[in-house]
Amino acid sequence: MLLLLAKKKGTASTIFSLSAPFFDVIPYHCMQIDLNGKILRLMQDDITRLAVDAICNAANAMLAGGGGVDGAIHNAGGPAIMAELNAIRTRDGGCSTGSAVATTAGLLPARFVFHAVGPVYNDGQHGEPRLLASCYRTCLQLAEERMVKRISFPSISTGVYGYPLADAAPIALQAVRDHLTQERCVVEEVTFVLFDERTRLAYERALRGEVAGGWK
Ligand code: AR6
Repeated sequence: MLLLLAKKKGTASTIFSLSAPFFDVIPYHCMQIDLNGKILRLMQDDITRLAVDAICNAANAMLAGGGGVDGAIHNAGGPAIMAELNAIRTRDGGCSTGSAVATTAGLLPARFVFHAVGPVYNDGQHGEPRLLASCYRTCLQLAEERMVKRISFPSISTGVYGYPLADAAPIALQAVRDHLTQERCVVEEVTFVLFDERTRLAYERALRGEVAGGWK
């Protein structure tokens, strides 16, 4: 497989795969940045297909399952995940907005699923940015505690919960960047797996903007 990798340390780069039309294991659109040896990557795909150590889910406060990425994760992961969430719900009553809980990953190609509860977007003046950043930070903390090196995220809150993509993408990227640039950090690779072109383009735009705006 021939990969053309246009990459400069510390800058966003795009990987083009010439074999993509024939081998769908290599994504067509993939952009990544090297942050002191840690990788922040954007790709367009279904998050249930990518093998990582931990997959993040965009869940609801009742941990009850639903549509969107939550539905896809439960469908692909099988009933073991909901059985664990049922036990957490019985014990804790659910999960508060901005936080996350961990389960094993059932049939998914991962060790863990972190179920984060993003904010429902109102007008951006009701703590939404803080709560959204907190989702990513909590998942990354759960990852550190479990020695997770590779973690994938969907675009939390930008589906049913209505968070505008142009506002959500920089918050997500900044939270991950802050984590990866800490001195001590187990996580080595964070991949945003973005389901559609519109979402991918919004994250790419945000990443380019952040880099141009002074990411080192
Ligand atoms: N892989 C990656 N991303 C996906 C996938 C997938 N398989 N499927 C959808 N997305 P949403 P929210 C994208 O609505 O806004 C659920 O019912 C989707 O295109 O899943 O946080 C929960 O139970 C969008 O870009 O999550 C909650 O009740 C992103 O994932 C509520 O929805 C998030 O969209 C949470 O809403």
